[in-house]
Amino acid sequence: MADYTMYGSDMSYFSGKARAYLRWKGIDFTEVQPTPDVMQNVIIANVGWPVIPVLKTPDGRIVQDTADIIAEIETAKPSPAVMPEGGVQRFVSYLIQLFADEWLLIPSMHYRWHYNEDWIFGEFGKFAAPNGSPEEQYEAGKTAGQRFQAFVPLLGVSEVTIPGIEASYEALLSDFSAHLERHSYMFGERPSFADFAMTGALYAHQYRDPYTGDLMKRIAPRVADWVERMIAGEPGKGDLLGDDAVPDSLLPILQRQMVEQLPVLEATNAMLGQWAKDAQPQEELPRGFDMTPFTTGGVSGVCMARTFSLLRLQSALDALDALTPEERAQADAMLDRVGGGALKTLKLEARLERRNYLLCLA
Ligand SMILES: N[C@@H](CCC(=O)N[C@@H](CS)C(=O)NCC(=O)O)C(=O)O
Repeated sequence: MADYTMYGSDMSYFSGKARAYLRWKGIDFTEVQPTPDVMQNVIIANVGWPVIPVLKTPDGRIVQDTADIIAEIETAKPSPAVMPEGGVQRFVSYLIQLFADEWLLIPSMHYRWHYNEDWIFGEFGKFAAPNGSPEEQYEAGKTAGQRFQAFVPLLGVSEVTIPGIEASYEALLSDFSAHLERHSYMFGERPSFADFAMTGALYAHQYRDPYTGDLMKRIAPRVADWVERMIAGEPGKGDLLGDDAVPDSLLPILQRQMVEQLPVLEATNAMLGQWAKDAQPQEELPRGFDMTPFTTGGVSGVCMARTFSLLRLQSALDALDALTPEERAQADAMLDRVGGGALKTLKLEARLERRNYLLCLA
């Protein structure tokens, strides 16, 4: 029997992130699909709400959230370390996680539900009605999938914003392709933390869903090749860049993050401040506050101010605060170059933590 069990699915964004990481790390694990029985008796029974991926450790503990899964494994098996040693590379790794986990959900959910709807209902059906006929699977899959489809408008996807979402995603593919011309992975010649986060954003929806996968292979074959290497768990052929260097070719990606995601994070943080005034100590946060304006690919709309993004932002700000003065000067200069100067002084209105698999005030 394998040491670890990962409850996850090939069509799930965050399962792609965890799976690629576990393979790269050389972890002995089996992946168990979230059938209704598993969902009820393992996931909801332990975590309290329906979510994947979930990791069961050899001593029977249940870990949810990809960042916690990675931290758990890094403690159990420190080598090879997923996180770069250099402080600035670490900070950028957390920024990329914030972007990949929280912002690139927008194009992923748009493409899945706009171009791959029938196919994905069929995929949901394979878990919802494993023994059903194709028609029964489709119907069961539709019921299961509609829960996720309901998130699409909350992410700001609308007829008005779709051209901007697609323009922004295609520009990201182009920027990432240009980076991959020079480096095999985000920070050099082997995968690290940021690559795994980006795998979540670029595998299940954008590579594996048929329409979107064809698009990636056509306009960004180098990115498709990187996805294939990541999901295979390839160790890489060398090391990370020395001198804590952040490749210039990553800067356009960070620049897009600062233009598009940072204003939403600032607005969400302001809403946290208001909400926290009346909250009880350690209270659980709502999943979202109000709808808030956002711009992507030059087009504006409104999206929900999602609270989980602030936890990922907190990790990045903690990494920034932990830098030595020399590293900090390097990080500040980089933030100025990418239009992220506001991050230098940004403080979260309240400290957050996950308790009992829920996002709470610390
Ligand atoms: N932040 C979590 C997100 C996990 C997540 O959102 N998983 C999706 C599938 S890819 C899910 O099950 N969502 C259900 C929900 O959000 O209600 C992580 O990094 O693990």
